Amino acid sequence: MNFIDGQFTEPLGGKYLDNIEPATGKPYSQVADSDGRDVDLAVAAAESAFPNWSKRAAAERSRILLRIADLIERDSEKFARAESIDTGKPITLARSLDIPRAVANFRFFGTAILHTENEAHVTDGVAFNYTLRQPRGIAGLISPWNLPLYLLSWKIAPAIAVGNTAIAKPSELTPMTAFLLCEACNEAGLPAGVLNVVHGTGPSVGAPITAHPKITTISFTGGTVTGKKVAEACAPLFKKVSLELGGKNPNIIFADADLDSAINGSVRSSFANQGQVCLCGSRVFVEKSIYKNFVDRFIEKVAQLKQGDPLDEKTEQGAIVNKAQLDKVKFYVDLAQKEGGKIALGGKAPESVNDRCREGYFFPPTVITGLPVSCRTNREEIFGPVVTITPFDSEDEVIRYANDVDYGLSSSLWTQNLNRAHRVAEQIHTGTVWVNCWLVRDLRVPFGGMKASGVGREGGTEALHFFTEAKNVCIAR
Ligand code: TXE
Repeated sequence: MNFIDGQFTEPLGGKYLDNIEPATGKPYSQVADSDGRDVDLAVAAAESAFPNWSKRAAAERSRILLRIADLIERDSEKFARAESIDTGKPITLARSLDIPRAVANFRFFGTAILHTENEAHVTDGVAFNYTLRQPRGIAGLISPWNLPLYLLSWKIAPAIAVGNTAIAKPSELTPMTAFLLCEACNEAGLPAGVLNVVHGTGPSVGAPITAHPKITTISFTGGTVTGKKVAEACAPLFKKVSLELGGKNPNIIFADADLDSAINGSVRSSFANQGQVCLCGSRVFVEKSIYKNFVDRFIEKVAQLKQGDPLDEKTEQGAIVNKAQLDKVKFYVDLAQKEGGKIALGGKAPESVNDRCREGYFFPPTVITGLPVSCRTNREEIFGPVVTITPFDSEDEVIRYANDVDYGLSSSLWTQNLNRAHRVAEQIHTGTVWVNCWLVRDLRVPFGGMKASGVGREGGTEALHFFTEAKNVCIAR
């Protein structure tokens, strides 16, 4: 059901899509297959809610956002279970990462708006200037399936915190937690029309959102190909756009690294959420002198990851989100072999992880060695549990390898040498560089990609600025 003007509503066309549980391959609910008419209704609701919401005191908006956070936290087990069933991710991951982060997103932006400062510029003897940052109107927020509530709330929270109203479109593959969020918004007393959620496919709902002249701000996270379409739709209408797209992130291990933590970190960065995180380090580069040792120990550790039913507490590797994504993973594993790669671990779908999941979309963590740096497997985003490992000789060489892709989202370096860390971090073309860690997220830092990984930054002040219009007021002395 859509959520428009504070009400759960049927899509006007009366159509629904099956919502398939990745772990079983079977439909377990239905999701509204909405279209442009539903988007129009949502725009009307968002438009009429805007004048009041945008004029509310920041403290009042803050209280409502904090209430939403409390309610998600109160119901966190329900949210975590829904996220696990909808995406195939292990319930323990939904519990420890996805849902707490959604809570944190609302708390962070719900309090950030209480601490903003306005800039003032004094023009010597002539004028005073100050900057007003005002909400822009209706924001369109489009998110993917890999971290459904985590990423959607990362957009909703700043957009409405600063006084915009919003139309959100979750991925049609993973609509469930967005539905639960709407219930929480009503209970928290969010005024009708401030947040509207329209479910459906990219072409039927996403495209009308990006094309709608009254939706002047678009924040999108998803694949690079879709990102291009979004940019094309928004450009002629001069919309303000933020695009967070794919990655092919390097994970670099120098010989002077603390090997235990480099291996543990690399196992996580390679296979968290079955490798379906845009920040996953899918290209591992290891300095030659420790290459063999690293590969042996890495494989030993990866082989211990427990693949299974996502709802099983012990499962560390769940299901791939859908059949198309599973086929894509298989395609790249075949391609890697054609390109000369050796499957050092995994590479073949398991028979079955248990009875319930006999027809689910599972693929084991897969490690590929022996590939040239410039081959397709090493350049294209797979978005699954597949990593390649490549040796290197020198710092300059590995910087070249790291930058030799169209993407530029994130990177990780493992070294005990601080000077080297600074030197390499400066030269790598990615929006985030982690040193001796991965996925450590401080919500205040700028977050986003370079090159084909996107345009703009989310997080902290960047998000508050993105969702507002800076207006200079100049007063003569
Ligand atoms: O994502 P899409 P898909 C990558 C990953 C994956 C590939 C495709 O490599 O294999 O993208 O995945 C909506 N106008 N990532 O097809 O299509 C869509 O409904 C407006 C990386 O699932 O990009 C969904 O809500 N919106 C990634 C959202 O866009 C449109 C996360 C993202 O879906 C639209 C996911 C259109 N024309 C996939 N077409 C990351 N970097 O986090 C689709 N959508």
